[in-house]
Amino acid sequence: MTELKIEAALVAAENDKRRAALKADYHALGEQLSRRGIDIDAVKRKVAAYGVAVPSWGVGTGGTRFARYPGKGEPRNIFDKLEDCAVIQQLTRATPTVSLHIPWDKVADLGALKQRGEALGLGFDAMNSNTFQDQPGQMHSYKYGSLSNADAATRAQAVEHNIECIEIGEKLGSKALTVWIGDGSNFPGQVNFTKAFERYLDSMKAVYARLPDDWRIFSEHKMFEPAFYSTVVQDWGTNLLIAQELGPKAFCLVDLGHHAPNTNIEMIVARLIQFGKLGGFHFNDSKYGDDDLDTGSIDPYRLFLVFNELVDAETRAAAGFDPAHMLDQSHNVTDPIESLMISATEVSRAYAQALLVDRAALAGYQHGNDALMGSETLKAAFRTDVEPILAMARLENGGAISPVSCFRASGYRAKVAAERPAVTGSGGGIV
Ligand code: LRH
Ligand code: MN
Ligand code: MN
Repeated sequence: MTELKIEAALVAAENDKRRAALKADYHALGEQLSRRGIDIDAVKRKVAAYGVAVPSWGVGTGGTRFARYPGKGEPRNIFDKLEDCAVIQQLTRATPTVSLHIPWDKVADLGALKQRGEALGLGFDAMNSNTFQDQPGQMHSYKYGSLSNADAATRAQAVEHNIECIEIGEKLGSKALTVWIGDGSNFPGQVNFTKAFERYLDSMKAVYARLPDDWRIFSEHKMFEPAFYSTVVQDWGTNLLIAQELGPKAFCLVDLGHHAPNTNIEMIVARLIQFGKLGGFHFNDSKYGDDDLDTGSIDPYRLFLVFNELVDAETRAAAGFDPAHMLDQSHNVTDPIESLMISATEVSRAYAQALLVDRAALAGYQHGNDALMGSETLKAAFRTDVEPILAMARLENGGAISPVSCFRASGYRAKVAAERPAVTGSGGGIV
C-alpha cells in the first residue's frame, strides 16, 4: 500500500466539491470531440498513462546567482524531497518518478532510499551527474573543465564520478544517466575547440564503456552559462555527433531552455527523432536564456508544437522512439510543489492537445501546399480546452480534480514547516 502524504478523505472531500461540474464539462467536451471524430475516452486513457519525472532539485526553492530566498518547510535532504515528490504524484497522478542529482542526493544507505521510494509509490528516473561544481574534499578542481579538462587526472576524476552515478542508479532501479557539463571558455583563445571536444569524447567513451546493457546515456547540450564565449556541448549538432560517436545506447537530451531565443526547438526534436537519437527532455520555459521557468508559463504553443512532433512519431511508431520526459525548473517566487504540479499538468495538456490534431487532414493540407489550413489544423487542436480530460484522468487515477486547491486545503506546507527547521538564504541558487 502506497503511503499517502495527504489524507485520502481530504482529497475525496475536495473532489466532491467539483465532481458534478467536471462530469458536465467532460460530457460537453466529449460531444464536441465526437463531432470531430475523436473518442474522448481514448484520449483520456493515453493522458492517464502519461508521466513526467520530477527533478529532485526542483522541490527546493531555487534562486539566482544574486540571491536565494528560501521558502518555508524546504526539504532538508533527499528523503524530505521524496515526500514532496510523493505529494505531487498523489495529487496529479502524472509524476510517478523522480530524477536524482548526485552528489546533491547522495546517501550512505541506498537500500533505505530505494525502500522509501517504493513506500511512497515513486520510481527513479535518469540519474544526473554533477561535474559543474567542486565538492568538499575533491582532489582536482573543475574550474577549467571536467570531462574536457586539459589535465588527464581531472578528466579521470570526472569519469569516475559519472561511473559512480551509474552504480548508484543501478541500486535504485534507474536505467539512464544524464550528463551535462559546464565546460567551455570565456575568452577567444582560452581553449582549442577541437582538442577540448576530442578530450570530452574520450572521457564519454570511458563512461559509455561502463554503461549496463539496458541503460541509456543522455548528453545534454546548452548554448552558454557558466561559460559565456564557448561551450563544449553547445548545441544539438554537437550533441548528435556525440550520440553517433558513442554508440547505440547514447542519445541527445533536449532541455527546452538551452537554446538561443527563437530557436525552432520542435524542428530539432523532429530531426533527432528522424535519426533515432532523441533521448529525452528537460521541460521548462524561458523568455531569454536558461530561465528554468515553469513549463508552459511563457510559450505554451511552443510546448504544444514539441508534443505535436512527439505524437507524430508515436502515431507512425518511429523506430527507436522512446524519449524520457523530465522537468527541470527552478522556483524562485512560488511554492515548488505547486509549480511542479502545474508544470506536470501543462506537459500533460500539451500531450492531450497534440493527440487531438487531425493528422490525416494535416497530411492532406501539407501535400496540397495549403499553408493556412495546415496552421489552422494545429491551432484547432491547441485551442481546445482539454482541462476536463486532464481532470478526469487525475480523478479516475486517484488524484485531485484541482491539485493546487487540494494542496492548499491540506495544510501540508505549514505542517512540514513545523518539522523542517528554516534554512538561511545566503548565496546563489543552483545552475
Ligand atoms: C544545466 C541544467 C542541467 C543540470 C541542471 C541542474 O543548466 O539544465 O540539466 O543538471 O540544470
Ligand atoms: Mn537541464
Ligand atoms: Mn539548464
